[in-house]
Amino acid sequence: MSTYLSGIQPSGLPHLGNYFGAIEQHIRLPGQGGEHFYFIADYHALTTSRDAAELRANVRETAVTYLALGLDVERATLFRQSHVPEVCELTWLLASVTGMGVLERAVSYKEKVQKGIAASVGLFLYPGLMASDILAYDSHLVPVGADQVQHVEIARDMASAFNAVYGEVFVLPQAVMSKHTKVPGLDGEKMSKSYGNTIWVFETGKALKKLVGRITTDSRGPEEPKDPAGLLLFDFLRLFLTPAEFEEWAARVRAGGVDAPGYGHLKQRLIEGIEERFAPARKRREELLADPAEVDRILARGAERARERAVRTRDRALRACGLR
Ligand code: AQP
Repeated sequence: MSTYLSGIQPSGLPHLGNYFGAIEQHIRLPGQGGEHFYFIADYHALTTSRDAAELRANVRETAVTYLALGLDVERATLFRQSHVPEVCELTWLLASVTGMGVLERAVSYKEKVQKGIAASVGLFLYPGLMASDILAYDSHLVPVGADQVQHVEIARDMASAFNAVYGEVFVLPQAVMSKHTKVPGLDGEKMSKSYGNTIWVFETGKALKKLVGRITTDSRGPEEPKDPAGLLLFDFLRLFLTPAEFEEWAARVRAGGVDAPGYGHLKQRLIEGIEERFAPARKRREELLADPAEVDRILARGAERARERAVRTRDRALRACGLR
């Protein structure tokens, strides 16, 4: 039986990139069998978050998002990373046998520093903590977006380094990517909480209209024939329309002329698509927010199950390296 594990940072509100790149798989996969662990990476979020109240609110919002979107907590364990402190211990054990070069190659660290995020030790060690999360549950498969694939490879490297010294302690994991590996943001760059180019999954009304209005277009008029493949708006529409409807809009844009839709029309269809897709979950989110005790109960139960596994792995690793 395969074990799946993945996480999401509560460094902001879950966005369409998180949903299509990761959360959608996390919710669908438990229905297909296997063992599943999904966690809210609140330790990781400390590398960028500096506001305790905001972090607390984002943790709740992330938990509620998973539940509102339909995660089956009988088949999948949902928990907070910081409720399993053994992962910090494992990070030290793994870091002690990992060469500096393994982490120095991490692209996401370089990108974040380039974007102005403080180059803290925690940010540098981010993939090391992520490796511990993955290895703590003997995970075989890690469903993530493209940006996290290198981190799963680093987890394999760290596990291999430990196993080479102390014997077969850790299972070597593999990344599983969704078909939407890199959802673009409003500016065409990767949609990312720290880049300010996101659409929150539950955004609606005027705020949604304003955000969609910011999606980069050009000054060409509707009548001018265009290749939809070169239009950012079509990357978004693909996520929400059926293939048949998508092709219909694309054909009209390709043909141009008096019947061709303008960017305004396309944006209006996208707004409708987003609102329709998440309407049932938006309602469920409201109900869950009104019942915080129920959400806490689910997280506490998840932490108990997760911790039991992590303690076993931690003990195995401590024994192997002579600390037990
Ligand atoms: N734009 C994206 N397209 C596809 N997948 C994405 N993911 C994130 N952005 C996209 C996937 O979502 C999961 C959770 O990501 P995360 O929040 O833990 O970290 P991240 O990848 O660093 O996401 P952000 O929004 O860019 O967060 P910040 O700005 O705080 O670092 C992962 O599986 C990720 O691949």
